[in-house]
Amino acid sequence: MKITAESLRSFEERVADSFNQAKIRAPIHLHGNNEKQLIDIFNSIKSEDWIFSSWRSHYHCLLKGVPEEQLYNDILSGKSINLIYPDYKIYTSAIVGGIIPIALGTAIGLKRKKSKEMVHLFMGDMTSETGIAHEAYKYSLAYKLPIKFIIECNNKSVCTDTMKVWNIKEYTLKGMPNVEFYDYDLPWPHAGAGVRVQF
Ligand SMILES: Cc1ncc(C[n+]2csc(CCOP(=O)(O)OP(=O)(O)O)c2C)c(N)n1
Ligand SMILES: [Mg+2]
Repeated sequence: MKITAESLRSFEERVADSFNQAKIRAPIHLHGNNEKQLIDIFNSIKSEDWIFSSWRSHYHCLLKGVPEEQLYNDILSGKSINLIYPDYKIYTSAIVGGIIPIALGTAIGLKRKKSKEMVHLFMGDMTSETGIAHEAYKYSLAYKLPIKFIIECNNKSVCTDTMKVWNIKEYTLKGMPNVEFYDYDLPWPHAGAGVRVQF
């Protein structure tokens, strides 16, 4: 089935409703207002490519081909923050920066095998300013690894202004080779869906 901005949005709304009705007994992190950007990005990602992402990955999973009901049931069972689908080559971690060395290692392996496959590594703005992101980026350029860094910028780390934390006027990796950067205005809270749910 073709994925559209509307189908992505209605998936997140369904998850949000389930969370607010206390049907999901674990954290969720929703995406929104970035549907068009992600659909464009995934248009140039091949099914044999590898995706690495974070706690906020429902859209990435859908766009990489994970069936909607399978994803929804996994979220319902509490796996929203660490969704892993080897069959669809998408791996995520809820640890800030945790997935980066795994993505980098995969890119090293692909290069050694002379594979045509690519790694697409998604991260938030704060994650992109961490030391591990910068080391991995430096290494990937120096060794010409098949990895692209995609920075999804909502200008926030939980409730904190990322630029203010680092006292910077521009994001460090923005505009650099092998980096795709997009801004979006997250319409949801950092986590959850707006209702305080008591498990
Ligand atoms: C090592 C570690 N430290 C702290 C946290 C708590 N934490 C979860 S998401 C997050 C903010 C990350 O911000 P950003 O990379 O911009 O991603 P966003 O949530 O905005 O998409 C933090 C601090 C964590 N998950 N892992
Ligand atoms: Mg952010």
